[in-house]
Amino acid sequence: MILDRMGQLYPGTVSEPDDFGMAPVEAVHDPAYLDFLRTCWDDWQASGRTGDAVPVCWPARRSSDKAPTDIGGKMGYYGIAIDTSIDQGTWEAALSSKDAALSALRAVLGGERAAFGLCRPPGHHAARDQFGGYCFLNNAAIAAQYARDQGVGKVAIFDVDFHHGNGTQDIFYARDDVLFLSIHGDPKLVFPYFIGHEDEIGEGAGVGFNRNYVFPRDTAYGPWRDALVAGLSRVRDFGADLLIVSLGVDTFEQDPISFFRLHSEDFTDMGRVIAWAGLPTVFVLEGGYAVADIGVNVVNVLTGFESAAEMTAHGLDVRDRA
Ligand code: 5XA
Ligand code: ZN
Repeated sequence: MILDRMGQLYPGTVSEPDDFGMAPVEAVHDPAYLDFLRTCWDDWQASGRTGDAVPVCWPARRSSDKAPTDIGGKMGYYGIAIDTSIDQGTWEAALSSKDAALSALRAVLGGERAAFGLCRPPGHHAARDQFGGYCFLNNAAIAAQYARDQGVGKVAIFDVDFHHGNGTQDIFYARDDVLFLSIHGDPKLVFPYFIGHEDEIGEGAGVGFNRNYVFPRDTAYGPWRDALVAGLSRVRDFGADLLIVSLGVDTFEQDPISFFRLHSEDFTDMGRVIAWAGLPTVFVLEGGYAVADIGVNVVNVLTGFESAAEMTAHGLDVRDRA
């Protein structure tokens, strides 16, 4: 359920997610990683450790690539940051989150112009075999791969969260059937720190199908919007059949862990611009920590998208700011 600041329900159809089982997850994530996630909490407890399971030691530069067998070592092998803990309900929560993304996708494949998966935990930092940044399973990537497996030709994933979508980039880095674009804070300054630079353009068949737009501290909506328009032009040139938006609202000016300067009304315009791509669109929720404003900003994106779908139907070009 999505409520705005006045407690009003977002005026779309709201439904519980369906259970899609494990196959869509196994199509994206490493089997040993999934075993680790499923058994981590039990293994952590059985080892006599107390509190939530957290990584504290990592394979740093010049480490071997041999995987540890002890749960303490496994935490650092699979986890990219100490910010993300695992406890009793983590695995079930991650599974229900990917079901929210897949249910939104199912609505769109069934003919809806757009749907929003209210995913918690988020997913875009989860790589094929890594968790972190509060992410365990990559909801956007699972939806994209599922769409491909259902016969959708080309999928574009546009990550508009404040942080780089390192996990999504990792999963599709060598592929030319899934285009990944991300607008984010400079990783020299902010998480995930070691990935997300503009010279990361893909590898092998994927060269040219990965695009990072990197911005400094205090970036306002103007330049951010220009990157969105440029990225959506790339999406159209690519010939995408489906757009998945990793929708983080931690670009908000009052977000406590980020440093962009978007205002609530900018999110409405963002939704309008995204609709200009003219594609069936699945939104999945990523980050956002200004708790009182998350609902407002998410609803603004969705209502902006809806209003622009009407505008474009009347031949108006929403790239020009209202
Ligand atoms: O999009 N990712 C996030 O919002 C999580 C960032 C975690 C930083 N420790
Ligand atoms: Zn974020």
